[in-house]
This record gives sequence, C-alpha cells and structure tokens, in this order.
Amino acid sequence: MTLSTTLQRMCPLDCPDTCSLDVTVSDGRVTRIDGNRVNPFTDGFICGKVRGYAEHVYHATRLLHPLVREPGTTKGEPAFRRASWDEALALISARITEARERHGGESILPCCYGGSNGKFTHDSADAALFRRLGASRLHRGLCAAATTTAAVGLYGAMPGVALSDYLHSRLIVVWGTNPHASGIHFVPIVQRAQAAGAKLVVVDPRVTKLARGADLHLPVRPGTDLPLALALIRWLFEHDEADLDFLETHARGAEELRRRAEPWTLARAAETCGLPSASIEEFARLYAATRPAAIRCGWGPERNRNGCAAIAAILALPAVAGKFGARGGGYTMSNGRAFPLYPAVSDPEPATRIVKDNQLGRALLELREPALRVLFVYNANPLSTFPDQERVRRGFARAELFTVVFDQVLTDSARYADVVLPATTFLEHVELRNGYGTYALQYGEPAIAPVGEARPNYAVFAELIGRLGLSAEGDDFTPLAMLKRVVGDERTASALQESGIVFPPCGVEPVQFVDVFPRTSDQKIHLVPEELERAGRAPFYTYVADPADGRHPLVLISPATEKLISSSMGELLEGQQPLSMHPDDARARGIADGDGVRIWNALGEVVTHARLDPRLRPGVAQLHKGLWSHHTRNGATANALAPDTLTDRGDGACFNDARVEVERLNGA
Ligand SMILES: Nc1nc2c(c(=O)[nH]1)N[C@H]1C(S)=C(S)[C@@H](COP(=O)(O)OP(=O)(O)OC[C@H]3O[C@@H](n4cnc5c(=O)[nH]c(N)nc54)[C@H](O)[C@@H]3O)O[C@H]1N2
Ligand SMILES: Nc1nc2c(c(=O)[nH]1)N[C@H]1C(S)=C(S)[C@@H](COP(=O)(O)OP(=O)(O)OC[C@H]3O[C@@H](n4cnc5c(=O)[nH]c(N)nc54)[C@H](O)[C@@H]3O)O[C@H]1N2
Ligand SMILES: [Mo]
Repeated sequence: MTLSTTLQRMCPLDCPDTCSLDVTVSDGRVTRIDGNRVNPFTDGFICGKVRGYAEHVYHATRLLHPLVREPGTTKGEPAFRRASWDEALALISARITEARERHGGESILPCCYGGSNGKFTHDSADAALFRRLGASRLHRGLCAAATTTAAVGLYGAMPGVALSDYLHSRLIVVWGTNPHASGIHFVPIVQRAQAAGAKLVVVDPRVTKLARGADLHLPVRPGTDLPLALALIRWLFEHDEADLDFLETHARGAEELRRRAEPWTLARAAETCGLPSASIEEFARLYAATRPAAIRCGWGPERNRNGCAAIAAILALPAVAGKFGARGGGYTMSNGRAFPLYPAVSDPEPATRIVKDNQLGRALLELREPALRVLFVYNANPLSTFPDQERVRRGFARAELFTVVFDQVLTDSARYADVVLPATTFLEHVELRNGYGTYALQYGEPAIAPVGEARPNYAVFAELIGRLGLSAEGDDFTPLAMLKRVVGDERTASALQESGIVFPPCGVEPVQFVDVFPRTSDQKIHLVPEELERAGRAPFYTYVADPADGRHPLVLISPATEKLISSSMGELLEGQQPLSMHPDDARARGIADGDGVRIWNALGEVVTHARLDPRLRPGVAQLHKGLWSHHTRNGATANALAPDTLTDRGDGACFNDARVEVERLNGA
C-alpha cells in the first residue's frame, strides 16, 4: 500500500514570486510538486523548473555523503573518496584552527550569496561561526547591490507597487526585466492590463516576449539606461510635465537632478543609447500623459559600470512626473524589505577586512597578510556565477588553499574542493522566506527526510561552532528558536507555523504615497542622495562610456534562462548551450546558424556553437547566466568573459560590461 500525502510548502528559490506549493510525498519520496493558492499572488500555478524539482532532489549528481579529496589529485578533478560526517568535520575544524592560529582569522573566507536561501539557511549559524572566528567578511555584490543602493538612497527602500496592482495601470513600463524567465506571475497581469487598454513600454536590448506585444519597445544599448532616463527627466522638466508641487513637498534635490539631466537632450541620448530620438520622445509623451503609470524595474540595467545611477534615474521618474498616489502608479524594484525582520544571530560583525565577491579570484590570488588559506563555499557556485571565471578558477586551483564546498549536487565549484559536504534542499529542511516580488512571508517544514546523509546548513554550522569551541551562552540555532528571533514575536511565529504564510504590515497591495512613504530619515525622496554623492569618484549620475575597444566590439549579455535559477539545477540542463547573436553580426563574420564559434576577450574564451537570433539588438550577443562547464566545448561560460570591475556605487557586478569578439571555428 502506498502512503501518499500532499503538504503545503513554499519555494525559496531566487525569484521574485515565492510560490506556495503543494508537495505530494508517496512512501517518503516527492512524487509531485504543484502550485497552491495559499500565496494569493502565485495563485496555483508554478514554473516548469520547480514542477520538476524532484529530479534535482534525486539526481545522480546529488551529494549523498561527505567527500574528501584523494591525496595527490589535482583540484578540478572530481577525485574524492567517501568520508563520514565525523571525519569531514574533524578535518575542517583542524584546518580552520590551524589557519587561524598560524595566519589569523582573516585567512578564512566564507563564500556565499544565498539568493535561493531563506532566513534559516543563510546569515544564521553560519554568520555566528564566521564572526566568532574573526574571518574575512564577504561583500555580496553579485546581484542587487547597485539596485539596493539606489533604492535605499532615494526612497529608503519604500515598498513598491504590488505586481498585482499593475492591473490598474494605464501605462506599464517594463524596464530591464524579462518576467517570462525570471518571475512568470507578472506576465498574465501585464497581459490582462493590456487587454483592458493599458499601454506597454519595454526597455530591453532584446525583443523579449513582452516586447513583442508592446506599444513601444526601446532596444537600448546595454549600459545606457542612465542617459535614457536622464533624457526623460530633462524632457519632463523642459515641457512643464514635471510635478513641481509634488517635488516641493516630497523630494529633495529636484533642482540638482534637473541640472544633472540638462546635458541629455533627446539627440544626445539617442546617439548614446542607440535609439531613434523619436522613440525616446514618444516614451516621454506617453509617460507624461498617462495615469496611473507604473515602472517595473528589473536587474538588467544594474549589471554594468553605470548600474547604480541608472537605477536611481529610473526610480526618480515617478517622482519627477508625479505618478505616485494612485493605485497602479509608481514603481517596483525589490519588495524584499517590506517585512520588519530581525537577524537570526546577535553576534556583532567583527571589524575584519572585507573581500568583494565580485573580485573573488583576485582575492584568492593576491591578498596578503594574511593570504586566504581556507575558503568555505556554501549557498553559491562561484565557478559558474562569479565574474572573471578564469581568475576564480586559478584561485580555486591554489594548492595551499583548503576549500570546503557545501552543496546539494556536485557543482563545478565542488570539483575544486578539498572537502565536499552534502546539503539538504528546501524540501528536507525548515525554511522561512520573504518574497522580493510577492508581499508574503512563508514558512515551510521538511516534506521528506534528508536524502542520503545530507544535512541542513544550520545544523552543520552549529556543529562546527561546537567543535571549534566557539559556543556562546544562549546559542540555539534550531529553526524554532530562529523563527521567534527573526519574526520578533510569538504570535507571528505561531501564525506561520499554523498557516505557513503571513503578510506584511503594509498589506499586500500598498499604494505608494498613500499607504507607504519613503523610509529615509525625513520621509522625503532624496533625488541626489548625499551618501551616494560622496561614495563615488565622479558626481552621481555621471555617465561612464562604453568599455568596448576596437578588438572586442560586441557586447555580451548573460540574462536568466527559464531553465535554471542562476546556476541551480544546471545538472539537469543537458547539451551544449549556444551563443546567440544577431544575423547581421554573424554575417559580418561568416558565421552561420549552428557553426562552432570562439568568443574571446583579454580575460578568456568560450567555445560553443552559434545561434542566430534577430530578436537581439545588433552588436549584442548573449550567453545565458548560470551555465556549467558541461554546457560549452571548452568548459568556460559567460563569466570567463565578464570583467571583475564594479558598478559606480554599491560595488555591484558588471557582467554585461563584457566586450568580446567572435570568430567561426575552422572545420566547425
Ligand atoms: N528562470 C529564472 N528565473 C530567475 C533567475 C534565473 O536565473 N532563472 N534569476 C533570479 C535572479 S537571481 C534575479 S536577480 C532575477 C533577475 O531578473 P531579471 O531582471 O528579469 O533578469 P535578467 O535576466 O538579468 O535581465 C533582464 C533583462 O535585462 C535585459 N538587459 C540586459 N542588459 C540590459 C541593460 O543594460 N539595460 C536594460 N534596460 N536591459 C538590459 C536582458 O536582455 C533581459 O531581458 O531573476 C530571478 N529569476
Ligand atoms: N554572467 C552572469 N553571471 C551572473 C549573473 C548574470 O546576470 N550574468 N547574475 C548573478 C545573479 S543575479 C546572482 S543572484 C548570482 C547567483 O549566484 P549563486 O549565488 O552562485 O547562485 P546559484 O548558482 O543558484 O548557486 C547556489 C548554490 O547553492 C546551493 N544551495 C542551495 N540551497 C542550499 C542550502 O540550503 N545549503 C547549501 N549548503 N547549499 C545550497 C545550490 O545547490 C547551488 O549550487 O549569479 C550571478 N551571476
Ligand atoms: Mo540575482
């Protein structure tokens, strides 16, 4: 007899939507994953990836027990023997102790990003461990560093327009996001709004699926959103379409912003952005004339040298044009800060040195006094997802570096480990997750027992704390104790345990400047935030020109694919993945569809095949983010070509500042 139950759970993977799930378990195995309606926003339907997530849980590459590198083998070779947890943790403790005693705590670096983790498996026991060790601290700028810096600087991270409220918009601007891949639940909302007469503008160098049905598509040259937004701001002021009363009451720095936008005439912006001046003007007119108008801003515009200022200029538009105060009007960036949550641990951060994740390769190879000796990777797959992949690879290959990789499957990074630890998935541990699109906080208990010997992060880091003699009075890293600390009160904690979901104090559909206001010190919008002005070399909103040189004229972007979440589930994606390029760029290089190609710049090269795609802007090529070494012929992926330079503010990644040349392979 089969024992089958369906449990209500939530998906914590890195996506704005945070679906609520029905997980069917038969005889202890996950047999079906579907959507349910507990989260009203995701309302019963889920993406194909998570529908097939059981394949990840039970995949052949799933790590079932700890592994220790065979002596004499080269890093990169997956040459491991099975070890017990006791042996693996004893070895890790010994190496951490040795590094700390001989070289100091700063010779240890935790390496994590945690985009697909909730409050229990990230910044909990792990943070306590590394803080108490006095380890080097990681600055997490891979994603959302530039957008957060801008959103906090201007608005103090005011909650955004609920994605469901775009049903009320008469104009929707989708700026640098591709929800068909990155957050599917927004798509039917846009379509329904369009059916009800709303206009749609899409700003994206590709003809995305939404762009195809848009009233206006601006195929902006990557990295030029800043001049585009400044030109719109200039136009609004110039044509008496700026809402001076609103700015007077609710904003600071309007006059200074106007001054900084002054050089960006339509003609100059058109030239820089590679757009017809008439399109920019049409956008300006439409935006000025329509209410309610809402801008859904994504992460495409942040991944370059102008990222922070670009996002700030985009988010300044609703203030300048007076679009707040109506349902369906305003902007949405990340809603991740709508919940007042507390840290899971109380240890203060030590004043140790900060290592930027975006320059991990450099740190591993170049840091001295002390050099890095222990690298502890978890909740991340740096060899796939961090910039300047070849430098990261050389760093991981250093013989005297002791590397732990704690993951669910044998990733590209795990192949370089000295010790590999098996982690549970969200179906095997307890997790608490707030959405960054959805206005909901959700709690999920395990649906199944851990697969093999996999263990949750909070259990493993708590045990390491004990083994290293770093326990402190009151330590309790069990999920229940963390739940109460993170939400701050018993009532919310019990509500989460009972129903699996609670909603934030601002409600699920807050109206900007009616229900929610800027969370800056004076509740005003800071259009030219002083802290951002001080943080950079050039004045804020200064445009930095394209980094292309004559030898590497093509822009390489690496947007999300609907098949992966960053690099997660990459083991399930089979076959070589293409470089997409515009037919004109291909023709100029004698490349036909399916030809083998070499893509290179000064940092590295990728060898794969070409796919011709007229939906790309000419001059722009594309390799998806998150690919693994098995997806190309030479094992290198987009990040082999991505520089480790940083955004103007916020130390964000500049993945889309990769400039490359492409040639057809002989005999391909
Ligand atoms: N299926 C799936 N879903 C995901 C993810 C995933 O990997 N796979 N990743 C998750 C994560 S970590 C994140 S941060 C979000 C990201 O969500 P999105 O913001 O939607 O993600 P991206 O794919 O990075 O970029 C979006 C769009 O920006 C465009 N773009 C590139 N450069 C520029 C530019 O300079 N200006 C403008 N205007 N547009 C540009 C790209 O063509 C792309 O269509 O998605 C999350 N959801
Ligand atoms: N070229 C290029 N690169 C990019 C981007 C881009 O646009 N272009 N986008 C960037 C963005 S937006 C992001 S957010 C980053 C994301 O980059 P990463 O943070 O590296 O994210 P993932 O690739 O999803 O890797 C997460 C890993 O953690 C593991 N994991 C998940 N849950 C747990 C757990 O509970 N415990 C442990 N121990 N492990 C767990 C997963 O199996 C997976 O291997 O990538 C960035 N990289
Ligand atoms: Mo991200």
